[in-house]
Amino acid sequence: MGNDGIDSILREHRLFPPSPAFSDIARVPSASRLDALYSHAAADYEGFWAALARSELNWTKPFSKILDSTKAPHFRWFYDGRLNVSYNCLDRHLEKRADKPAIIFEGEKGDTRTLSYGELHREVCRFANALKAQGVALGDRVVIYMPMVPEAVVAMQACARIGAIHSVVFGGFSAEALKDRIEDAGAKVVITADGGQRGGKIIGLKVACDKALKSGGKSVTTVIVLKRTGQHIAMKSGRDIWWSEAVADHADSCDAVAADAEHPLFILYTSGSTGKPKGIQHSSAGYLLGTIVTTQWVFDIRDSDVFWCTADVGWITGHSYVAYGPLANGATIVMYEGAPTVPDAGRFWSVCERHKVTIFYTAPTAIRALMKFGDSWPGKYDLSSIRLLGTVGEPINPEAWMWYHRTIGRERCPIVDTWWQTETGAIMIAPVPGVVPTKPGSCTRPLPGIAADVVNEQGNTITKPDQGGYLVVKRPWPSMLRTIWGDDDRYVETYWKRFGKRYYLAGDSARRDADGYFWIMGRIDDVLNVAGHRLGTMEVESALVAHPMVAEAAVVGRPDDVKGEAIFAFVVLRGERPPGGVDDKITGELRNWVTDQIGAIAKPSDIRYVDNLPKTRSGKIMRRLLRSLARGEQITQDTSTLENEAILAQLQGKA
Ligand code: 7RM
Repeated sequence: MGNDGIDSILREHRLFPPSPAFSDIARVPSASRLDALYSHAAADYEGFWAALARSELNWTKPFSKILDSTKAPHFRWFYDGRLNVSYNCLDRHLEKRADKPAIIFEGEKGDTRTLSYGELHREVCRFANALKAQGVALGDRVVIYMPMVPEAVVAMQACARIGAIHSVVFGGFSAEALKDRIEDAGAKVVITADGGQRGGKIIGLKVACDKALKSGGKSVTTVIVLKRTGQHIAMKSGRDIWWSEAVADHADSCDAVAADAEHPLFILYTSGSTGKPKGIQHSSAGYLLGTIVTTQWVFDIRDSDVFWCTADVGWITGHSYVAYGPLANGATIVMYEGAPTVPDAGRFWSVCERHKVTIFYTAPTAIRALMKFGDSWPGKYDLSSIRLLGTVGEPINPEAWMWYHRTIGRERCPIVDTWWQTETGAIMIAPVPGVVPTKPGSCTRPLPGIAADVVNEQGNTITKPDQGGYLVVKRPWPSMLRTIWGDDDRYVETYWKRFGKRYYLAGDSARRDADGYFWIMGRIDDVLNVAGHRLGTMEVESALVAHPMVAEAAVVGRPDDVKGEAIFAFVVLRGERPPGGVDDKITGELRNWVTDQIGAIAKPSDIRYVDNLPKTRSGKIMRRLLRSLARGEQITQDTSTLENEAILAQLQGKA
């Protein structure tokens, strides 16, 4: 390649080894200890995971079988064992940690609440009893559409306690998106709140829920409503019940139902390359094991830690590193409901100072957004309690990494850049912080027991450094997804077909440098990453064409300083094309429309109106061309195959 020289100038060469002060007391304190884990996994893959499953989980019926690959790519782990996930997160800590804070909560307005393990256990039991009283049983689906309050975790844990399958829907999703998810999951119960608090505004969760259930969601018999904001909402008699009434009169103890290791713990919808989100189905034992060991290896969790993962429970990160992993380890977590900039850009740092956060885990988009406000905000706060920083959701640019390192970590804290997905359940590629030197922008190396690799079109390992290829995982791992809810064919097709059902295809491209460090390059499919949130271009396109004025739409990402990617839509209207391809009124309407259809996160930043979309002779939309156009780049692609070359000027915004 002709631009190799330029490429390597841009490569990142800085290396940040952990300080002895960090390594000395780390869970994995030395290269030899980490190597021992790798060697064990290499020598006896199943034995490695089985030993962890025995030491880290409490089983009601111990397993004797480890991995079943006979129906690959449908794998089963520890499949003759039985356990309860909620027992493993709560009950087993009660003897030693009943009074230890499990959740330190802070609302946007400054209200705080702490729940000890004993209190959390009682709340979960009471709510589990309430769910049973509403007819919820093993295997039933429960949709949780809640703000970031402790009750969201209580609801998830209560489902786990009785073997109900939860499906958390992010509170930022619209009524329409909520309805689709309720219907796909066939949920019996929806748990919501009157509203949530964010950016000084109230998010009308119950209103959205009512709207969703008005037009569909016929499987729902009960809606349980938490009073959070106190604004007036309608309660439909016979269907809606307040949380406080639902739990009244119920005991604060409730048997933890032993379920099969493979019993689905939850479904979580995520975007793919079609218009329809995928219901990623996770298991009980394997999933929990993945979250437990990664919380130990990557976050180096210890009893004295205060762990703050800023992700909403509506995303996988909020499942694995808010609701499950840290609790299963008996750690104290922080939950914050609200925006990072209320009342000012110092809020996150103020929360860290006041609650003495020791491990802080957030997304690059949040780091970039807060970095823009300057160093003075973090400078106002005592951040000396922090000992470890983490990032997730998208590649972090070296500039943001260095700011995080200097300004938040005060050059003292390792940064763990964690690559993983909704589908992988737990962190897959990340530094083990007491051992692995970090490089800004690299998630470093796969964790022990994770057979991640970079391969070429033929599925062969790319050994030459810095050559991009497909990121794959060559062996099943315990916390992997089990299927796509209600669409098993799509599971096989999306993740396994590409390499003959041998390798899991992550959908990311990556390269490995000469030190074996992984660098994630981006998606290979039509999935966008907007502010760390996964969105399919097709989802946004389907939403746009559902509007009566829109004939056709093509959506691409363009780089954005803060959000990583912003959404750029090329739209063909049914009527006349607006002069110059711009119409603020229609654009305003379409942006609101997309917000209604999916949620504000999917709102296009730019809409350009054209007479035709650029298509090849075979009728395929030329997305690569559109991506260049959205970036305002010079067109280097061959446009001679364009059906209508005359529209180039329109696409460029020049006509
Ligand atoms: C945890 C989560 C998954 C996609 C994934 C990547 C991107 C996530 C990183 C990253 C570079 C990272 N789940 N991604 N983490 N890219 N470095 N550390 O985000 O299902 O919502 O998204 O996010 O493209 O495939 S997710």
